Amino acid sequence: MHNKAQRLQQAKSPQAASIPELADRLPPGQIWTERFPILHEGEVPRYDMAEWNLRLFGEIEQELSLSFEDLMAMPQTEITCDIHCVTRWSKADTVWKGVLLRDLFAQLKIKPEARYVMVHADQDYETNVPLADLLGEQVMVAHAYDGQPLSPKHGGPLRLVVPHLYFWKSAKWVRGFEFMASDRQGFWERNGFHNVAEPFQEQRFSEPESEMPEDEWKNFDFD
Ligand SMILES: Nc1nc2c(c(=O)[nH]1)N[C@H]1C(S)=C(S)[C@@H](COP(=O)(O)O)O[C@H]1N2
Ligand SMILES: [Mo]
Repeated sequence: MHNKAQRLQQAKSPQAASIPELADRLPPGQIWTERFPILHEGEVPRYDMAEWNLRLFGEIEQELSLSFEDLMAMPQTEITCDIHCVTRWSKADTVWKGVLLRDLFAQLKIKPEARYVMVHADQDYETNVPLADLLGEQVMVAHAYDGQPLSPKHGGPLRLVVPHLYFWKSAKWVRGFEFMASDRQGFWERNGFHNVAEPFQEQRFSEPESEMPEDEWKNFDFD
């Protein structure tokens, strides 16, 4: 198991912050914070936006490459949601603006065998999510947070927001969606974290008997 996964699993659960009116919105083992922690592997990428694109590929009839302008020309939606990080912080009522994936994917002819999506992001980050989850009513690619353009450290120019799953599924610096017939594990999913990741089910870690090769985490130089 990746040592970050191991440390978290052994960490003592913090006391739930006492915000009684939000109690039923706090998943087990989480604590509310007003802060917005920054967590990622690698450096914050810098882009030439003339070169930047978002690729939609895999099990679809025709691949698509969108510029940032293409995305801004699509129907824009604002959502307010709670976010939950596997490191136990949760943040209530975060406000995001962008394009719902159900609107984005409506432009595609997705093949019937496509049931999973690999989300590709910089820097070499990937995470897998079932297609049905990405069509959820609040799932979007966001370019603005709290009324401001999304800052590079929080994933700007574009990040995925999947509020109903632990936040590692919400890839920052998202660059592609790969439609797949069968599931494949992303970065953290290969490294000891749960494949599904539902906070209210407390799906933090994969089973000890998971098929992850015991040695795999040693290939990665992350803390
Ligand atoms: N590209 C990329 N996206 C990523 C990550 C990453 O390492 N690289 N980390 C994930 C994790 S583990 C978390 S908790 C959130 C953190 O988002 P934040 O820094 O905006 O709080 O980003 C997720 N998206
Ligand atoms: Mo995380």
